[in-house]
Amino acid sequence: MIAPIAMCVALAAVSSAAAASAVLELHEAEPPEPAATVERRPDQLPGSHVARGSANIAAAWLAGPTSRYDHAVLGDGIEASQLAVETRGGGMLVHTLPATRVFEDLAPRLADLDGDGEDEILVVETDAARGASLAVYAVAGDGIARKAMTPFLGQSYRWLNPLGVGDFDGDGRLDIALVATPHIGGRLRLYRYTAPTLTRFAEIGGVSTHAIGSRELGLGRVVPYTDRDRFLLPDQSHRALRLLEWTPDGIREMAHVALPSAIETSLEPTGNDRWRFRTRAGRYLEVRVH
Ligand SMILES: [Ca+2]
Ligand SMILES: [Ca+2]
Repeated sequence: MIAPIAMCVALAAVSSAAAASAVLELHEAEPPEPAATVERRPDQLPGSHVARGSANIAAAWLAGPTSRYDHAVLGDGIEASQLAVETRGGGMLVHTLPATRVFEDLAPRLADLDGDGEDEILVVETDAARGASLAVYAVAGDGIARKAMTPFLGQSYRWLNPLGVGDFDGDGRLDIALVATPHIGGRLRLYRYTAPTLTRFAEIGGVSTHAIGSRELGLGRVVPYTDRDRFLLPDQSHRALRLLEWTPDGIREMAHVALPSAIETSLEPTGNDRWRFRTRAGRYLEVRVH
């Protein structure tokens, strides 16, 4: 589906002087096929997605739409008051937040963070007075229980965008990456999960994975890599993509590529080392990591 063209040479670019071991290349890409019918659940948050799991959780989604927190950073002033789970055995579980909280998110994310064979659920939980945090929930008995959460960002209308999970420090255990305040000086933050705590172990600025009002939350992705998984995400202007890696001396940039116009859509995987996206100029591009 990808059209290699002469322009790819002009677009191709490259990388940091400090690290010659990685390169980001841009290629022209075909538009994606029209999306299949989207699965919907009763009382599901408008504009949100159902997450499907392969372990103890069959599906998880955000429910109980409410207008009680009017940040509207995700396209409307409607957020979720409930997290719903369908278990592998067909059971239905619902966790309802107190009136001062919402799930300021568009889908839960499922990952077995602690390797016990059962998925944890990652979701953005926002306090009306203290802003967003990243919370980890899990099925516990007949319900859904919160296992850990980051500190709230500190004030209303401060949001964070989860980036993904991977082994970023190479110790064999999954870690969590998110971008705090992506609209006002975004910061990539890395956490280790040991219930009941999430411990931040690295941070770097100059990144952003979201535009205010957009439902596209996947502008940044985890890039699987041999020793330590890496990060591919836009800079603060959205006019360049950066490939970052954690090191014992801090997070460093492995490669960098300028974009002809700002990235507008989520990075959609088209292979193990490549992702497609659309720019604000309406052009489809594929970025490849080498
Ligand atoms: Ca687990
Ligand atoms: Ca790790």
